[in-house]
Amino acid sequence: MRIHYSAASPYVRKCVAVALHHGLPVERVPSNPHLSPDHLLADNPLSKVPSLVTDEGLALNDSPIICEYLDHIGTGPKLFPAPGPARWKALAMAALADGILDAAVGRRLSSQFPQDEGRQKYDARQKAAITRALDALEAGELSGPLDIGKLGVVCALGYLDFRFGQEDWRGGRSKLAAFYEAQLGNRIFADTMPQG
Ligand SMILES: N[C@@H](CCC(=O)N[C@@H](CS)C(=O)NCC(=O)O)C(=O)O
Repeated sequence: MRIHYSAASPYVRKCVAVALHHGLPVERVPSNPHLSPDHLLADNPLSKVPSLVTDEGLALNDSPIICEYLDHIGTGPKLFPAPGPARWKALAMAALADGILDAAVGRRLSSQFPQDEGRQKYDARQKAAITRALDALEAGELSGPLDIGKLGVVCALGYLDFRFGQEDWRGGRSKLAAFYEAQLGNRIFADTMPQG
């Protein structure tokens, strides 16, 4: 099994964290999606990372699917609860975390474009979405065992620290900040801190 990998990608980080959680061996293939290398395009025509190629040769693209696949074949405690209220809660939190990532990664990419009024409006809209999502997490339930929702939140907060460290997401969100600090003791997060 191999994964197209970037140490800076929070989407890749989610998948690697799930693999580490289950002790699954996954070969990391360095792939810069912005350069669209042939070896990535062969597995993902969208030129995005992560892309996971299973031992059977099936290419899985999009981190939610990859995480669910890895959790399915893994033998550790399940991160995706069985169908029922716990599952929908975990998936809802995972989607909120992915939404933070989509907005933050979009802001990061657009910062390389000319700083015209259109870009500034785009940036303000994405920043506001992130703020609301963080407030919703602060107001929500963060206790209980690690699941795919909480794992996604840790990766999203780690990405905010990594790329937007000058913007204080912890201010006024002591519950979320305490949750994050506690999770950093878990080696699946400590060993996958973003780099690049
Ligand atoms: N929805 C995708 C998003 C993946 C994604 O956008 N990855 C970024 C790297 S952080 C990428 O490959 N960007 C290249 C591009 O958009 O062209 C997922 O969850 O895996």
